[in-house]
Amino acid sequence: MHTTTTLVALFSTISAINAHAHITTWNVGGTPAPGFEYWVFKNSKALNSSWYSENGDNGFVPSKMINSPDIICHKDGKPGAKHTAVKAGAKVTASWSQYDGSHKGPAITYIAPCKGDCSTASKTALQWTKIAEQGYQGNNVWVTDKMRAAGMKTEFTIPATLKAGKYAIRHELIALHNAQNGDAQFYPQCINIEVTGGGSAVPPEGVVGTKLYQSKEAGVNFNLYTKFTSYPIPGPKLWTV
Ligand SMILES: *[C@@H]1O[C@H](CO)[C@@H](O)[C@H](O)[C@H]1NC(C)=O
Ligand SMILES: [Cu+2]
Repeated sequence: MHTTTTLVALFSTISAINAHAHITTWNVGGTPAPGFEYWVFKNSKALNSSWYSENGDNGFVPSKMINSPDIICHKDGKPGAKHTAVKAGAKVTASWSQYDGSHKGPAITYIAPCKGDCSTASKTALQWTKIAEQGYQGNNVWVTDKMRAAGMKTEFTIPATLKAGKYAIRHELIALHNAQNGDAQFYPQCINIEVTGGGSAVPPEGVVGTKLYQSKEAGVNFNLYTKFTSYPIPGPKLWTV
């Protein structure tokens, strides 16, 4: 009896961990870039364009850390050392390790000009502008359901008229299955890009990562289990270039 209980507890811990997610690979306008996988790369001195983070449990940033630096680019995030080059207007695809069916919520993308090399950027100073957002699609379908149907891929587009330069990208899923208790789960993942081509569009002044969200805002403190017809995507306003 005791052993069974322990085993059940153990298995449910494992599946809870497995249900979480991280980005395994990016496809940045046709160029593949490895995601940062803590288990594989924690001792690596050679970071690529993906940001380092100490996401050793494959977990999430909890709502209670919503105004802490961990919300910026995951737990103890540090800038990637390189930049993946991409043409303005290109599509970026992120492949996630998995995302359990219980995990429903939005996919949101921000961009921050690094004003120089992103590898030396101060993460708390980066100002993020929202360039893409998808959430509830109606008929009981979320963007995260579409993601599962598409082989765990999410995507967004680099604005076609964006000014060339070096930018950090913050792409994020938010899981709402416990959000009614104030426990939304944030899965932010970051990568440095160098945009070529483009135009003269400069992102309007963004918001520092620690001020993107408030724990009481409607899209964070949301109840999936009541009747609703729409979902207010949290964070600052979308920049439509
Ligand atoms: C960086 O990229 C190289 C080449 O794809 C790869 O072998 C290496 O494991 C990557 N390192 C990290 C930290 O992602
Ligand atoms: Cu999870």
